[in-house]
Amino acid sequence: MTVYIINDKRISVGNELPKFDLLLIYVEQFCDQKQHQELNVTETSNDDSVISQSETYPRTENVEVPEKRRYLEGNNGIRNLEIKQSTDIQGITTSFRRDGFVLVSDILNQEQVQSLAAGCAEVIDEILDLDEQNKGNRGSGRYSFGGSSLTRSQLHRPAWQMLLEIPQVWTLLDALFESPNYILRAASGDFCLPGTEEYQPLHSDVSEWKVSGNSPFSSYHDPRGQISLRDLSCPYICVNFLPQDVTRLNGPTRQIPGTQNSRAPIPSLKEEPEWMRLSTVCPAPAGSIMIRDVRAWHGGTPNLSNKVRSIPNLEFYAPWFREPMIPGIDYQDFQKLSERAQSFTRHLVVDSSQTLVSGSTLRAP
Ligand SMILES: O=C(O)CCC(=O)C(=O)O
Repeated sequence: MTVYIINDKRISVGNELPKFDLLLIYVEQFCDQKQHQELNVTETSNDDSVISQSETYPRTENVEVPEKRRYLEGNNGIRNLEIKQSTDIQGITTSFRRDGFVLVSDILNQEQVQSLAAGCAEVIDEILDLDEQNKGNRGSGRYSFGGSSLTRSQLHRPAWQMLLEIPQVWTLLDALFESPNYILRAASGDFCLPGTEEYQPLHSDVSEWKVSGNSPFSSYHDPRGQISLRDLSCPYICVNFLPQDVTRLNGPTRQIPGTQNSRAPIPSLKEEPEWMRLSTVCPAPAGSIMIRDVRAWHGGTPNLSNKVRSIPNLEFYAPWFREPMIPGIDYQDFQKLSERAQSFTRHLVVDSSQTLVSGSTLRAP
């Protein structure tokens, strides 16, 4: 008889078992249906070594999930979604200005896709270790990479620093801002766990000045009450890089075309029409980027696949737009960047006399 202890529970079995079988026995014996879905089962490979948590998947699911999956498989995704070539600068600019987002293929090569995926998996494991019940910090099963970092950013990580050095991205931003003088505000993004069945409400990532004054952000204000951020040209662009394919099932971001200048109230989950729920940016191959005017209405969708979906990003302010910025890269790492990357990252570097305090947290300060 071999006795194992998992989460303080004793499991007795006839002979030694691989970890994965043990976890299944634990789940069968000690978890009810709900906990069962939330348990982050760690799979073992043939040699019994533990693989990354970010590769894990739920072992059971609600009975409706297969039907939801069929529905999304048949209906999810913006019809005739265009994937632009990075050389089509005119086409990219036109789509971006019209829709508030644009998908561009072949930005990362195979090696870059792999190192980005590995860099994301490393952070995801750290974050999930802090959140055993997968409650998330952007809705259940959803996490912000920046919102899970003490620096509000992942700029201290090599995987995100690599994203600073892609000339095709510079060229596209030069065209979209019509100037090379934009600046980096953060290196962040989001990830969504498999088994996340809920939609995230539609929202914008930037908003007008708030009377409460609790936040240093959202400071744009016209005292005459005439001009809103939505009347201006794009103040803030987010570039999401895809380290995996984004499919109809793995939580593609939904984007509502043409809403970047809309002053209409953003619909709640209850108010949102079905066509908006299906207005997702997929299918999109790994190595692509999704360039977004963050004012455009967008939100997360269910991840009914068996893998984590990540969309790490870089976020840029237009040359004429400023909000407070939080340092995210040590002086030593900053010095290793190219001249161009240093130029747009210059507001985020820590003074050479100081050391950046970085690490994972579920609630960024
Ligand atoms: O995960 C996504 O696709 C979008 C997430 C998002 O927009 C957010 O958390 O603010």
